[in-house]
Amino acid sequence: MRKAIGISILLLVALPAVAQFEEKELADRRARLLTLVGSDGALVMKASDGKVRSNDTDYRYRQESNFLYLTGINEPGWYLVLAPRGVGVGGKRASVVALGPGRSMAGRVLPDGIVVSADLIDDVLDSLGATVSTLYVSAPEMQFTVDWLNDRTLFLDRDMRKTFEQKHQGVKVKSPAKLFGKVREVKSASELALMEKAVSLTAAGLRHVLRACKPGMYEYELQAAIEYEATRGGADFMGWPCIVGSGPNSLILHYDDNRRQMQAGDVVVLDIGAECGGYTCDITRTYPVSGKFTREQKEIYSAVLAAQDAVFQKIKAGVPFRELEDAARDAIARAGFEKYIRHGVSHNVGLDVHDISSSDTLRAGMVITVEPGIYVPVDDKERPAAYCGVGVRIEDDVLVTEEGGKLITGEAPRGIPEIEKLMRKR
Ligand SMILES: [Mn+2]
Repeated sequence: MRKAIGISILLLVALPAVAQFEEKELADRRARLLTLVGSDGALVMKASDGKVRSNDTDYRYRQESNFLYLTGINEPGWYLVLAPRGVGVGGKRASVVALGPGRSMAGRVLPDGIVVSADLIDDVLDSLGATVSTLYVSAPEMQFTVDWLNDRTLFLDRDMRKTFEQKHQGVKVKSPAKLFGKVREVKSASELALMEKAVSLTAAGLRHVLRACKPGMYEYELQAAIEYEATRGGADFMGWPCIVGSGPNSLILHYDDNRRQMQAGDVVVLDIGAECGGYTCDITRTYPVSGKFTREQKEIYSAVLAAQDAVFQKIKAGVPFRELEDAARDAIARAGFEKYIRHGVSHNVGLDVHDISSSDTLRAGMVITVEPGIYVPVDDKERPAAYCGVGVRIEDDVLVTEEGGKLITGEAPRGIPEIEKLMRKR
């Protein structure tokens, strides 16, 4: 059946505990960035500082994705400098310089560069300011904030950029987002292995939900089942707060309160992804709370499935993302639900659930989502009541190849007969 639509299922086997990326792979990533930065430029990056949750309690630390991608270092206090022509620091000269806090730089070595104290960052920046014409700056806290007391927006990045450019005449400070998009959008075998582990744990959570879900339960009980399987399997985080929306909450795209008591006759939308070694997957399933879809729910669900299949058939290196959007819209329109589309059908996924990309066209090695949805409002005037208040989204992740797409989330059943069969076993 899946063969017929050009998708083969990647057989997933249990993976060993998450391995660190090999130094060679990290060095290769830095080499690719060095090329993109260009010989008269340099890239300087700062690790995430971590985030306060409340008072003196922090969120668990998670490195900024670009920094993690190039260093594999999951701690604050670090800087990374890539300078194709080299930069002098502490009497040495290198193209790749990692600057670390005293407590954790001891014993660290780079195959392609040097490790020095973070205390030297100002010297490095002065030296770069005097020698390069383009400085790419990537810093996680570099956006804007609102000064609500004086009602003005403070653009930190613009301010940082201007100040540095004034101090170092002839230097242009730029964002490296496009450069990172180019390298991060294509996944390596070891990145795919982490994503496949994330898929396995997420699928285990969904199977747990199929066994457990019944009317009268609260949405957060399904959230707990998902997080239980992910955590138990070694996931570091969920890629984002679990979305478990039943009944009217199935219509709220980013609903994550998960407080409602589920009723017979509801559908429940679960949009979830475990995160392993920094990599997440993005899976959505819509289940009938009572174990059986109503006739109207089946009609909506089948239209979403057909749209997904139509998109799967299109996937292949070289195809513009726009064609995937068109294929989904056409399929949903044919079923008479075009009015109820509320979001795009695809995005890249990887270190971030909405992963960075610089292409309008599919490239071999990309992992993309396919996530059509139909959302009939509670008070819709055109449809009989049985259609109203029903949101259905089905989302899978696909590896793009030269020949087509490879479904990597096939472990989580999406067909109506399979779902109802698994729910009957409760
Ligand atoms: Mn998504």
